[in-house]
Amino acid sequence: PKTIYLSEYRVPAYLVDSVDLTFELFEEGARVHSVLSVRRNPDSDAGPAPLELDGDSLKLESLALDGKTLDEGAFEDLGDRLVIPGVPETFELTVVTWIEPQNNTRLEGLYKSSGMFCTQCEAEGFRCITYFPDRPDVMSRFRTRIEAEKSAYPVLLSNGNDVDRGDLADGRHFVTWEDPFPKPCYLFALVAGDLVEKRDSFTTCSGREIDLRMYVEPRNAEKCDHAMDSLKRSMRWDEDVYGREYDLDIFMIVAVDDFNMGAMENKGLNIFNSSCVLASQETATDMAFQRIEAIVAHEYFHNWSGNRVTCRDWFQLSLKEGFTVFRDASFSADTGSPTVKRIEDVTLLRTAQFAEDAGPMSHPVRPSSYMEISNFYTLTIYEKGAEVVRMIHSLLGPDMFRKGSDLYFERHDGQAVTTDDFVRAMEDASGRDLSQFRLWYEQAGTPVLDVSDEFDASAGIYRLTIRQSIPDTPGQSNKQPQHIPFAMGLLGAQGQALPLRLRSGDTDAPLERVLELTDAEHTFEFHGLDERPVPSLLRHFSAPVRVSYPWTREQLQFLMSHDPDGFNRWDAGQRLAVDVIQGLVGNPDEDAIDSRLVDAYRQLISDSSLDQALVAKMLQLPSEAYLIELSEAADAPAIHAARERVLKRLATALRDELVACYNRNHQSGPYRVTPEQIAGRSLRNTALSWLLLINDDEGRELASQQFRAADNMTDRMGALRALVNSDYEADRERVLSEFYERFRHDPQVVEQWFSVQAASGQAGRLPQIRALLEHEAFDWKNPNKVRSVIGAFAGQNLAEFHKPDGSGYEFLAEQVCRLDDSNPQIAARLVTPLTRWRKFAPSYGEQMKAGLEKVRDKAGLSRDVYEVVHKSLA
Ligand code: B3K
Ligand code: ZN
Repeated sequence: PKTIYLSEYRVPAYLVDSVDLTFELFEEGARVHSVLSVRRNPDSDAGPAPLELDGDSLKLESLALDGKTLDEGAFEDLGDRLVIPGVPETFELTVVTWIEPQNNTRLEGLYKSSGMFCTQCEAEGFRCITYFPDRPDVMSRFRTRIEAEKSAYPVLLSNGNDVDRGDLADGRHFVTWEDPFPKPCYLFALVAGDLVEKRDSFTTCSGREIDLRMYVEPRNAEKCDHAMDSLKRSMRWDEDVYGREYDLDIFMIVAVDDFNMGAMENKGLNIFNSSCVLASQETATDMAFQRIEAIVAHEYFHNWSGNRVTCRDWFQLSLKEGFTVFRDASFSADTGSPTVKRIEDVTLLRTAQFAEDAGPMSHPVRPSSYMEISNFYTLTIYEKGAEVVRMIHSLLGPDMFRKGSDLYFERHDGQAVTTDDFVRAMEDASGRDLSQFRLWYEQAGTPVLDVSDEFDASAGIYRLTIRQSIPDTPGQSNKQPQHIPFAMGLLGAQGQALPLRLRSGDTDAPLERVLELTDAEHTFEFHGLDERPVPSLLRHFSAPVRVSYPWTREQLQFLMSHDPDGFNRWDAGQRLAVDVIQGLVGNPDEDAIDSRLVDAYRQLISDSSLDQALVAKMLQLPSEAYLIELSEAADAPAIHAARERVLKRLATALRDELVACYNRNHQSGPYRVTPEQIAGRSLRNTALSWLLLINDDEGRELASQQFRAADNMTDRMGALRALVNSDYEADRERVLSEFYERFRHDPQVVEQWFSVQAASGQAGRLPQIRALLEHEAFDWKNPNKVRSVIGAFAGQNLAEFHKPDGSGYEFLAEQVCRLDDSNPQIAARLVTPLTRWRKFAPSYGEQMKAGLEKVRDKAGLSRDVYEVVHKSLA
């Protein structure tokens, strides 16, 4: 496979002003007629170059230029490209292709999912439908006519407004859609199926009435309310916070079961993975409710950040993804608990994005090369990209940031632009110079801040020295210092926030500052202090960096209860727990744990005056994945064992408090997805899982009772998970089969049933995993099922996956090879855990590497998996 470079970007030689599509859908395939109005791009210096169109897995039926059929000699078919020489300056090109959606297992382009037709075009799926310049800087007006059998496909959808419909011969019918907004072909969508429609409406800030519609399979009709409500709140929020009004008269959401990722922001017709949009109290957990709200918002927000203003090329992907993740995170923060939302985002970033950035696939937020763009829908593009926008927000402040985003949307509406255009709009609106800041887009790797301090008691001066360095990453070394906003505060011995005087006699000094780091080393002096303060560093995680500072356990315990920044209170607890767990790794005879941790947790569990949402988060010990990320030469089973030992010690010491906490958080009244209720359920379920870890009979009784009586999935799943992970084998078998019998007809719940087993050290041993792959409900063609068994096993069941005999790695390599033939995108995602082989102790690493080599040697490897495997072995 060849590598594509950003430096080789050229403007398109031809533009397509409009596209007229007709789809004839049949059971044995689909015929696509496409009429393109093409003109030479005045901005291109390519001159009268041949026209080049992308294509993939297409059967060309005919090709005509200005109505005249082109025969074989008049063009060249290069397999992935069609080259037509000698075309005039403007012309009409008619292309007819035949495709087979029913055999499309890659789920790119047009395919079938549970009997319905649907599409996924981003990034390069449109070329699997017809020959076209498949690049985001070619923007066209689309008109789409869909023809299909009426009884099987009563609903026919595409982007924009429906302008015509009618019946045809042989029980067929058609609908024509017209999208007035020029768009790149990656935003094209089509759906045909037997779906029920749920309607609602939204009145925009200028008084326009928008028709909101959800289309789902009839059995899911009762699972739409939450998404619809989230949509309306997102629409209002984008008006209030960004001044962005919706632009079409209709907004549609469709749920499909077979989908490679979460959802897709096609213009006016968002398509969702069923698991990211359908919810009811009985079938979805609190986490799923929150995820759905965030994804609905994310896709909706793309209408401006992505669709109205799109990407010039795929190297600019974070332009729309980073910004849109930032927007959906702000929305979720405004809707629920901002501190908890921040904790969740940072947990993901530090656990998974930092790992990615330290691994073989590390790349900048704006990459400079790729082989397969699907591999670059990464945590770096999305999550680190969002952090970068967040830093601009904190450097500029909310008002200037809003001025910047207004300018960006106004200046670039209808254009395909770059991350640099985004930064320039922010600069122009605010007058700030972000030239050094741009390095965040160009340099890969997580910056490390080494912080040291000293207190000069006689002068009353506290000195904080911060050194930054950025590790080498593939293809990049000797990096320049970046511009880092570093929020901090200082605490006195009583826990009081101290004024931050950068000069002596500074009156009115603030209690929190955002220091701006631009050099490799800075020293800041804080004046007028009577005693050595405790520093609170990188508050609310103001930059995506690692901070190293020699905290004592006393200081951490102190910050846990006194830091005015809730995020840093949580972070101090995590650092304390990490320190305690790390002290036990590889130390199996060490039995006691630090009483400071026990005391801190006792206070958290017992003091109901604390913010319960924060407490619920603080009680979660750092995950095994995070502990692995923090270590060198990791030994996953040893880390798992140490963490378990700490959990069991805590549970034993706090047994009575846990029972009291469980009982105190009993909820009466109707189920609601509010921060308070979510916190209550989370606390209860944490208490339950800890009690079962120590084989507590009362806990077992409570779990069984909760499993039976629960009126919502969070509680039923909480009890199920606790029992599945316990030593009560008979209970485990019983609840698993009861659960399956109850929900076997609901694929979204069966996925959860699969993953609770696959992620469990008790129920997810390798033979059991293999049995799940043979289960009647397992389906190799459904990405959610694959993820819920194989992904959960390799990503969450770490002690099993990293079995010293290497059987877990061998298993994963085998499944990746199998999936590579049917769905390369999913295969390339699934192989990720093996790519981290250098992170692990050699006895593990070597075997992981052997797994990768096995995949590398598979015949006919896809470009997707090829890129990941070769870069990981390099
Ligand atoms: N833009 C899509 C992701 C498409 C992934 C293509 N491999 C969903 C989103 O980020 O909103
Ligand atoms: Zn997105």
